[in-house]
Amino acid sequence: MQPDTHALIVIDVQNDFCPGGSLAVPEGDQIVAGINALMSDFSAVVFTQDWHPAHHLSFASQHADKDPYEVVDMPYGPQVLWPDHCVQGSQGAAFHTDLNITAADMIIRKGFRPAIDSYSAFFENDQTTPTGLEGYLRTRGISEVTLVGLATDFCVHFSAVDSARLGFATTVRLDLCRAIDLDGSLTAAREAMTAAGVHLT
Ligand code: VGL
Ligand code: ZN
Repeated sequence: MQPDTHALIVIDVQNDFCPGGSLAVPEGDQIVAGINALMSDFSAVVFTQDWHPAHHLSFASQHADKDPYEVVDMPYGPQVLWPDHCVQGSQGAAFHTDLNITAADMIIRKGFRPAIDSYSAFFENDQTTPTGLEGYLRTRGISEVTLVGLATDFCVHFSAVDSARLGFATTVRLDLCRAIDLDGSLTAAREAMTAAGVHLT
């Protein structure tokens, strides 16, 4: 059993990121059993849930003449455009049915502001709007965080870098993550996480 000061954060294990979903991550469903098993080692378990309004500006469908995976400039910087995914209340936004959601103490929803995407569990993509997760962890006395989930190179990556930057001792269990891998994004993510002091196992 891990100490009470160590939290497990399960990032975006949702139907749209699993095979058959609208933004399917290859093998995204293959981490579910391992995550369920790992949760019983932790007394603090937090889930995140990507939770977009139907007209979210990270969707290519909201931009004239743009296709999914093109990059546009948003006021906060470059933004990859995605297929519509994780629309609030949809089946695609629901957690994978085999995920043991009973074990979650806290579910952080992110990406609900129409004009800002939110990869990180801590801050939206403007890197200043907080999700509230930092306050939750600190008020529970958490000092150490392990991250698992989807996708390694986007939401896990940005969550891990922010976690380390905020001073949490941070580990990513790469065996319990899967990547989208767009134009070298997985390699870049590993490098950025290592540079931020994240422990990759
Ligand atoms: C994610 C792209 C768009 C993720 C979320 O969970 O990694 N990626 N929204
Ligand atoms: Zn999203």
